Amino acid sequence: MELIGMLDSPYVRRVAVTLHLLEQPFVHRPISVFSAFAQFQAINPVVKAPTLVCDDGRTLMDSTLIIDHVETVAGRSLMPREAGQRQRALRIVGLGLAACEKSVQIVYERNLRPAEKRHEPWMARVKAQLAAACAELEAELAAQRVPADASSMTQADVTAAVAWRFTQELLPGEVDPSSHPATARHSQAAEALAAFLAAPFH
Ligand SMILES: N[C@@H](CCC(=O)N[C@@H](CS)C(=O)NCC(=O)O)C(=O)O
Repeated sequence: MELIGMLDSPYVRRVAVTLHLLEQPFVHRPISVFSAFAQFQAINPVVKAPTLVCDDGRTLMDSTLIIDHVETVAGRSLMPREAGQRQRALRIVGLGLAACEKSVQIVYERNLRPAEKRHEPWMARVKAQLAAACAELEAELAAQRVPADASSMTQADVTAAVAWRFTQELLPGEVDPSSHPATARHSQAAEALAAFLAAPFH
């Protein structure tokens, strides 16, 4: 399997961390959807990161769908099976992905749209949605112990940690760590794990 995309993408990173946690061998090709558009396009004409090139050459995209495939190949999943735990994990994954999406929208507005074409009410709406996602995430994580080791990591833990790091790195000052102590602590613990160190944010 080949994972295509940069690790400064939270979507690429959650797939990479998942692959490490599930001990699935893969080659990482850090190709940018922006600076290496044509190279990416030659692999996946849709130019979406992450892209997974499967062993049979078929390409998959969208982190959640790629993780579905990886877990099928691995024969195990980072999602809890028990209904209550799974529901909670699904909620945390959804909040983490929403935080990523809103952060990405802010970054694209700032970096890609010319200043004179920016629409401030849209920016304000997206920032409020990011703040809401992070507040909800904090409430969930405050009630959950921080996983002490890789064997107890769920997809909720992975996605929450990846989302927090991404938002802090790309939008410093936007979401205050002192107001989100459980999420910041969770991120710090996760980032120390081998699976995260093997897929460093950069
Ligand atoms: N829902 C998708 C989002 C992936 C996504 O938007 N990736 C960004 C990079 S962070 C991308 O491909 N951007 C290029 C584009 O959308 O044109 C996932 O979970 O993989």
